[in-house]
Amino acid sequence: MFLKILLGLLCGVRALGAENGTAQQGPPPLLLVSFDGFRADYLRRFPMPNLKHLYSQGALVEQLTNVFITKTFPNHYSLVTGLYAESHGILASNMYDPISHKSFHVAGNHSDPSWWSEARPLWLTALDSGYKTAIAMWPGSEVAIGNRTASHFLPYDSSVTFQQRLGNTTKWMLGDGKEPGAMFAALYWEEPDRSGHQFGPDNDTAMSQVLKEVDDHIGLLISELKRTGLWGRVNVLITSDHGMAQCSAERLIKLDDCLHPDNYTLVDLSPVTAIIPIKDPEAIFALLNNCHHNMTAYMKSAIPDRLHYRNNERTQPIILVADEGWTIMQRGTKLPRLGDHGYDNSLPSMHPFMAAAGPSFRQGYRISSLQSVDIYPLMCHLLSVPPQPNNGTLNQARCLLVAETCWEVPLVVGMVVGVLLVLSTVTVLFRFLRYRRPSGSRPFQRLQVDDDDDDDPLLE
Ligand SMILES: *[C@@H]1O[C@H](CO)[C@@H](O)[C@H](O)[C@H]1NC(C)=O
Ligand SMILES: *[C@@H]1O[C@H](CO)[C@@H](O)[C@H](O)[C@H]1NC(C)=O
Ligand SMILES: *[C@@H]1O[C@H](CO)[C@@H](O)[C@H](O)[C@H]1NC(C)=O
Ligand SMILES: *[C@@H]1O[C@H](CO)[C@@H](O)[C@H](O)[C@H]1NC(C)=O
Ligand SMILES: *[C@@H]1O[C@H](CO)[C@@H](O)[C@H](O)[C@H]1NC(C)=O
Ligand SMILES: *[C@@H]1O[C@H](CO)[C@@H](O)[C@H](O)[C@H]1NC(C)=O
Ligand SMILES: CC(=O)N[C@H]1CO[C@H](CO)[C@@H](O)[C@@H]1O
Ligand SMILES: [Zn+2]
Repeated sequence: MFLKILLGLLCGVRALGAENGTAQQGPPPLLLVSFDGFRADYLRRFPMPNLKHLYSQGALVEQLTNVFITKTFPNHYSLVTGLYAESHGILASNMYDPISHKSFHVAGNHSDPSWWSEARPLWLTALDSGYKTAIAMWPGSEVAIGNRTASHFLPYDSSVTFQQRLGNTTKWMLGDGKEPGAMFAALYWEEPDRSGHQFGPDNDTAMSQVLKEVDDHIGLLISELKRTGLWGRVNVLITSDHGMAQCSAERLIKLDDCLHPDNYTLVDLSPVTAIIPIKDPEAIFALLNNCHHNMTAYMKSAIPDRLHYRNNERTQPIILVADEGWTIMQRGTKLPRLGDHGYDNSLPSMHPFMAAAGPSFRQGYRISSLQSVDIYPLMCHLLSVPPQPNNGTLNQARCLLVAETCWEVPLVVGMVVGVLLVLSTVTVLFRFLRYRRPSGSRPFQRLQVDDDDDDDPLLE
């Protein structure tokens, strides 16, 4: 707590020498790129020279703590809203809304705005600051949230190549002479998620190949930004929504072994199952609660606070959470994939990373972790856009920025300990000398020194 306050205070001191010119010209444009399912440890396991080149000129957050459930849509919406899933309303890949009686499926048509309207993504908020925005296939890009979309967007289409998505994005960022360029742009790419599901994250052969492709895409991004003159003028954030756990056909939890499917409506299946009991929720919960060693059942009201998943109408009466690497199955569902995500967001395997480069970022700077909800206030700060109410904070992310004076925690702790050591040495020496001084010593001197001790706040 003390450290948090100290850090906040130290980080809060803005450097005086902020760059000249930024005030007149406005802040640098911002490009946010997500490579789906990029687990934090891929950075250590595979070479990725282009990505390393990018963050060697900027900053790296080695691990992002993402939001529960660790699925693609909930986490992509958290990145652009700074909200936990319970507060932005995109709670899972498959949802049911008990008020409107509508269903949501990532694999189907998910562009009904009512699902998305509990929050405002940054690409809309930035419009209110007079900026153009551009979104290439980020989840929600084609949805008319509050009857608006970004100034430019590409609706989701998996057949559009990375190069085409990137080409459109840089075109929109440059503007066309009449229209100003987009100040905020976001770009989505499906890998390494797709291969992680198919081959499993532990398959070094398969994963090294796909991560080489991802790194080639990052190389393409850098050279495209250089070609268009945007490199060095825009801030670039490269991040992801979640990691990936290794699964197997041996780690299966068969719901039908515990409860006949006639007893409930299934809304979502694995690794987090959402269930609406037909009747007698307590009896159904009791059966599911004792169903399998590697599955935890929660009545909605008992979902732990730390998951930030309870306070939404779309959270179903019972949820089941599989342990890392386990797959929940129902009769007739396919065999599990070799990799999956969605598990508890405290698991390191579920965590992605963030790399940043551009005029606002310090060079060669690294922090070990950040909350993914903190990226939204960081982006608002970079764009000078007033943030919507959110669950993030700028306190830690501030340290990544060049225009901020920021003291690192170990340094601050070291300094505080050092100062205390010096002061206590001086105090001890002083007492020692005074004790040794023969003249002027009064009776009861020791008692008096003890009194002094109690009054010395430095020694408390
Ligand atoms: C900022 O830069 C411009 C030229 O780019 C210069 O004319 C101006 O005096 C500078 N202002 C300050 C406060 O340094
Ligand atoms: C998807 O749903 C939206 C809103 O419900 C609708 O406007 C749109 O036409 C639908 N698209 C397709 C391809 O069905
Ligand atoms: C949404 O915008 C369209 C035109 O952009 C307008 O015709 C329509 O009335 C708006 N709907 C609402 C609910 O504001
Ligand atoms: C933009 O994307 C479309 C596909 O949606 C593609 O046909 C076009 O070539 C892309 N434009 C650029 C400049 O890459
Ligand atoms: C790993 O993936 C490769 C394809 O890249 C596949 O041929 C191989 O069988 C996989 N290995 C394992 C242990 O699954
Ligand atoms: C997250 O932010 C929203 C919007 O400010 C707020 O309603 C909600 O209570 C916050 N959640 C937590 C856990 O603080
Ligand atoms: C606990 C419970 O309600 N079990 C029921 C589940 O469904 C089967 C088949 O419809 C019933 O026989 C059970 O009583
Ligand atoms: Zn996935």
